[in-house]
This record gives sequence, structure tokens and C-alpha cells, in this order.
Amino acid sequence: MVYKREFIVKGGWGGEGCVSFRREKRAPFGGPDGGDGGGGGNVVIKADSNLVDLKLLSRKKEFAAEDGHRGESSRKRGKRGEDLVMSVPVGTTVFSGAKSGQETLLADLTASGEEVVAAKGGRGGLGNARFATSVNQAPETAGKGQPGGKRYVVLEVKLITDICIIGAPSSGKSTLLSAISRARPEIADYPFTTRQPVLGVVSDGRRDFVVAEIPGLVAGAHRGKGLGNEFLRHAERTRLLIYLLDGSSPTVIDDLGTLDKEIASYKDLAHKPKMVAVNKMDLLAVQARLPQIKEHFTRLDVPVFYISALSGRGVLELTRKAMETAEQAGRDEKTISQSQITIFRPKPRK
Ligand SMILES: Nc1nc2c(ncn2[C@@H]2O[C@H](COP(=O)(O)OP(=O)(O)OP(=O)(O)O)[C@@H](O)[C@H]2O)c(=O)[nH]1
Ligand SMILES: [Mg+2]
Repeated sequence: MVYKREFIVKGGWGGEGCVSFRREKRAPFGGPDGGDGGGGGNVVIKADSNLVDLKLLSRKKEFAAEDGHRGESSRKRGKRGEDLVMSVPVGTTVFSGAKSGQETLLADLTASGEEVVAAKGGRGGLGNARFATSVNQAPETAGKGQPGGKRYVVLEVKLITDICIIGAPSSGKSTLLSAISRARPEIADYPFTTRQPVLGVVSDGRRDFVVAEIPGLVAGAHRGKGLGNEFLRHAERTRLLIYLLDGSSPTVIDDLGTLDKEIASYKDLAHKPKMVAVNKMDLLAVQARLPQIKEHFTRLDVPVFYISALSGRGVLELTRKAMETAEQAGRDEKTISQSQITIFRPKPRK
């Protein structure tokens, strides 16, 4: 799981211009006809919704696009160098900067297919055909290609999701995600089966919502227990948190407190909209304890659902409410961000 990478990107060199003269049977001393060199390729960073981390990018320290090709005779321009396209997850921020940490934001790739040119290819040199003048009708000179741009970039991934399912190991997060989306994470009865976030998509018929399963959180995750809490970075840009509790846990009521403590200790997650789902209601032992569980949970001021991710009971209601809440949270975000925009209009000159 690689969520941060730093490296150098380099645009390709422009190709050299060509020195050439027309030599034909009927025109033995034809004019200069050397074509321009092709431009160097760009290094492009592009968001791909199928990815969740940066491990596809190899461990290289430097990524360079292809150089442009030399110009050719008959004024033929050299082939442009191929772009080097680096695929990254949606939610990758691209910083440009010195190694010292003085970084400036180049792009925040928030939608699949969005891209940014991180390093431009150099221009190709001019062929000698371009240097012909009335005084010098047979120039022997051609331009050299320019070097491509070079930049130090830092990539950081914070996935963009609508809904994050958070819970203790084995609470049923993968089972729930499989029940509501086409995602097929591994499901098993040992803890930490899921070791990196998994994304799925649910739809209410009008729009799609991206749902993420975040690897299991245990008490002390913020101090590095279990898999730690670094995955919560992916909950920073979600609109709704679903706390999934294992109804068969003897400490189900305390489990909620444990989760909430971990969430509260991580940056701004405390203020996110939340929902609670008590899972595994198909088990008789859980049903027997339901009145006791309910008695406690009805006092909470967040919506609580009693579900079985396995049998599907209550899952539809939970999903519906989650999509509704995420959509509302999205609308609220927009009104906040719009109201913060100040528009400066230049005053007309007198
Ligand atoms: N009876 C019952 N078992 C369930 C239910 N949901 C999940 N399980 C079981 O609980 C175990 C753990 O399920 P997972 O979906 O892998 O749980 P998880 O929260 O993704 O676990 P990690 O990825 O390890 O954190 C599996 O054996 C599931 O079959 C449910 O609603 N009822
Ligand atoms: Mg899982």
C-alpha cells in the first residue's frame, strides 16, 4: 500500500532539425528540405478509478517521456515522442516542489480520467529548410532540440468516496460491501482479511456513490495497534461514515465507543455525518440480546440500523439512508464552499 511517492519527471528532448537538400534528377541542386525535429513527449499523470494506491508506479526515482525524433528530408517533421502516462487513483494530489518540502499544488485529480501534464516535452529543432534566406539559399544549419521540462513531484493519495464503512476486524465490512456493490473483497472469519481499502459503487438509479471498506480498526489504532490508523486518511474526503458493529461481539456496546474514540483522534473525522449498523442479526444469539442492545443504542443521536449483511436483512434500508445522507452532505459542502468564495471585481477606471 503506497499512498505517497516522490520522484523526478522529465519531458522528452525535442528531436534535432534535419539538414538536407533536394536531390532529384530534374533538380540536381534543389533547395534545402530538412524537416523539423518532433517535440518531446510529456509526462502525464492521470486518474484511474480502478486504482486505490500508487504501487503500480515502479520504484524508479525518475520518469522520463520519450524524446522527439529527428526531422527528415522532404521537409518531413520528426515523430513526436510518446507521452508517458502514469496512472494514479482518483483522489491523488500532485505537488511540485523542491525536496525540502516547499511544495506547491499542481493538481488535485478528483475524477476518473482527469489528468495533468507534470513535465512538458521540449520543442523540436528547426530543419534547415527554415533557415533559407535570399542571401543564404543553401543553409547548412539546423536547430537543436530543446530539453523537456524537469520537475520534482510528490504524489499523495486520499481517496474520494461518498461513504466509508468502518469497523472492527471481522465485523462484516467486506460482506456488506459485497452485498451492496459489485466489489468482491475477500471474506473470512479471521481478523484483518482486508488489508487495504476496497472500493465499490452503489446506485440509487439517479447517481452513483463510491463506497469504501476501510481495513479494520482496533482500540489503540492511532498508536499503531493492529494495522494502525493510516487508512483513515482515506476517510478524510468521504461524506458519511458507517460504523459497522459485530452484533455477536459480547462487548458490542463498548465497541462503538472504541471506534468513535479512534475516529475522534484522527483529524477532522469527528465532525463527519455518521450512521451505526449492528450486523449479524441473523444469529439467534444476537437476536436474543437485541432488546438489551437496542435499549442502549436508541439513546444515540445518530441513525441506527439492525442488519444482516449475510442474509441481506435491513441492508436496503441502510443503503438508501446512507445514499440520501451522503447526497445531502454533498449539497451542504457545496453551499459552504460557495459562500466562502469572494469575488473581486475591478473598479472601472475614471
Ligand atoms: N452470521 C453472519 N456472519 C457474518 C455476517 N456478516 C459477515 N459475517 C461473517 O463474519 C466474518 C467476517 O466477515 P468479513 O466481511 O470478512 O469482515 P470484515 O469486517 O471485512 O473483516 P476484516 O476485513 O478482516 O476486517 C466472515 O466469516 C463472514 O462470513 C452476517 O451478517 N451474519
Ligand atoms: Mg474485510
